[in-house]
Amino acid sequence: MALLPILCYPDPRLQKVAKTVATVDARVTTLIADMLDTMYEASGIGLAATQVDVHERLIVIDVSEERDQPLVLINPELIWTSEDKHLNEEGCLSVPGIYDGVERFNAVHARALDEHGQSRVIEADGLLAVCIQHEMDHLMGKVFVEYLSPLKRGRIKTKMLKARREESV
Ligand code: K1U
Ligand code: ZN
Repeated sequence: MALLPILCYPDPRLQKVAKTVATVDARVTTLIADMLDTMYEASGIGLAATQVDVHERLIVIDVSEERDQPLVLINPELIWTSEDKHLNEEGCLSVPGIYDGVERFNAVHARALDEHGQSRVIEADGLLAVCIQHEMDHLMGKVFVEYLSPLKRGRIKTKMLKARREESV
């Protein structure tokens, strides 16, 4: 088991655009295991490789109550989105303690490779759909606070930088 450090907003590395995973090999298998350990330890429902400073298109998710249904999406693509959107309360392990509303598609279909390198289509609604969209944004270098007003985002940035300064003394 390895826990990976999670980058905190406004770290500029969270803005990097992730590259395609070329092969699902032993290195990727180890990264998946470490990301799942890190997500469960942090009590998150998802984690994108970007958040652990790996700029490759890989996300892990578990929205189950029992925390026993891990989902691995490698090179995910949205192949269908619902017409309707909904405002959902979101949080982010890279922006600890901040929760706010973001509009997302109610339902999405995503094509991705699983942990064995097999192509799969995931049909998602509810929290899973929200989480897939949130994590795919991370792979594009976008953090959910970028949907908020400049005023709110500025306040969050100041709060995060202050918390970081206080941690280092
Ligand atoms: O990407 C991340 O930082 C993980 C993030 C995923 C997420 C949560 C909520 C909506 C969309 C995406 C989290 O897991 S934040 C912590 C959390 O467990 C949580 C927060 C709000 C609602 C449900 C769960
Ligand atoms: Zn996040």
